[in-house]
Amino acid sequence: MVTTPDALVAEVAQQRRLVTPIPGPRSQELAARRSAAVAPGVSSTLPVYVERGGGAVLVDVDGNSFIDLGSGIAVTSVGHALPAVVDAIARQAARFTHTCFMVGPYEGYVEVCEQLNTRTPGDHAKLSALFNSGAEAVENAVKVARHATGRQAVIVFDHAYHGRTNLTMALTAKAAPYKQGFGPFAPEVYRVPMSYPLRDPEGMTGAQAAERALATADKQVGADTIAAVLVEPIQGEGGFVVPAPGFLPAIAEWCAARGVVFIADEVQTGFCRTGDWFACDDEGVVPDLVTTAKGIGAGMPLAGVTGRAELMAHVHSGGLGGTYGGNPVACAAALASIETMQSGDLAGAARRIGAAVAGVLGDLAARHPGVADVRGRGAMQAIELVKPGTLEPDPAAAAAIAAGCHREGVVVLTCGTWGNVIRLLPPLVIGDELLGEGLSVLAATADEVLA
Ligand code: PLZ
Repeated sequence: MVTTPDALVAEVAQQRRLVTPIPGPRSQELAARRSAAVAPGVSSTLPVYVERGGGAVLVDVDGNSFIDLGSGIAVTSVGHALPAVVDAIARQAARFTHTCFMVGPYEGYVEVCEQLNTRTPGDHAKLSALFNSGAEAVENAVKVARHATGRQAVIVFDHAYHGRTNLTMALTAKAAPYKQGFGPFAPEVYRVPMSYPLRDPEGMTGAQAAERALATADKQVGADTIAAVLVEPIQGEGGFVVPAPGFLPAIAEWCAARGVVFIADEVQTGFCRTGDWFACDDEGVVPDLVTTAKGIGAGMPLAGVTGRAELMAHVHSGGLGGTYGGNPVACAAALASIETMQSGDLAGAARRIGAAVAGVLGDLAARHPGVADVRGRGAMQAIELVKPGTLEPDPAAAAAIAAGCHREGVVVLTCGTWGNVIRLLPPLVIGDELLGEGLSVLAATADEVLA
């Protein structure tokens, strides 16, 4: 028997409602239990413990309702507990939860790969493989690129984030907290400058920023030893850095001319988040390989590598895989999510959300010289905070604004190499009123902190 979740979900009113101080007593109890049971290396942003979610609202164990402008780091794009997704998960779980695709294959895996092959940029022949996490997808994209080119070097960028496994720690830029004390790191990873319009020399174009990066790669590594250039089309953890127009196309072109595999890490930007199916679509950039995760599966662990058929098919049978990769329940959740994105035009929703968010953030920037930049695309928007009149990062202001929002029942996240960026990643199904209310709380909190 599959119980329908509709009754539960309907209980989650789309409203902000605080019934205790934050954190409430039950959350405080859980925090105490946690500190005796959970390794402190795993940290949490919110001071409360979640009991349930619905749409764009999270309800904590004390009955407080939060407006979720973080989506579990860009994951629950279709909202929490979307009935279509819950139903797909329940139905699949009732049939079978696991066979291991490498033992007993099933249709859901094939169908997710078909969806990835169709929806990722470019209409060339593509193949996909499925994994469990963003980091695992990035690792496998590098494996494919190395195998197909017979080369080893990988070029990555300043401020990049690609994961926490050994290879992806090497690919990630920021030392604390991600890499500190965890070496030695994987070799043959080379870092070059990113296009970062706020901090680049004034007037530097995307093409010039690409030239700066690629000249370094050419001189210090040598194009004929480079397997891949790996880039987030809009950086996520590194600060929602949107490269100047022309940057990505120039990199794609440089790679194509030299037999270097161009890998777009769309783990955070993918699946309608930026107002297109993928962030690369904005400039018509066609990567050779694309990594996806997060938004694909409404929170079920699922990730993919999709790319040119000749690259993906280069790897011998048995060379890619994993016990859980492409889990059938996760695939069912992904197929229901993708169908919702398509039928509900969530890319269009992301663009509308982006306009509303950018409006409020732009007003904040006009009021406060400490807001140095408003940037992002679609439902992926941020402000970068600095000491007024300088470009010196102000992480304390970002932390104070985020904590203030959390106390007032609005989930916002920070990011950035210096921790001085407030980022907003609302579920793409959020209602206008709820979004407006969340943004007013953010604006009032920022007014207080930056006064
Ligand atoms: N690539 C572009 O954004 C994950 C990490 C949170 P996993 N970002 C959130 C944290 O502190 O661990 C991410 C990403 C990009 C890869 C990853 C890694 O994805 O699913 O966390 O492994």
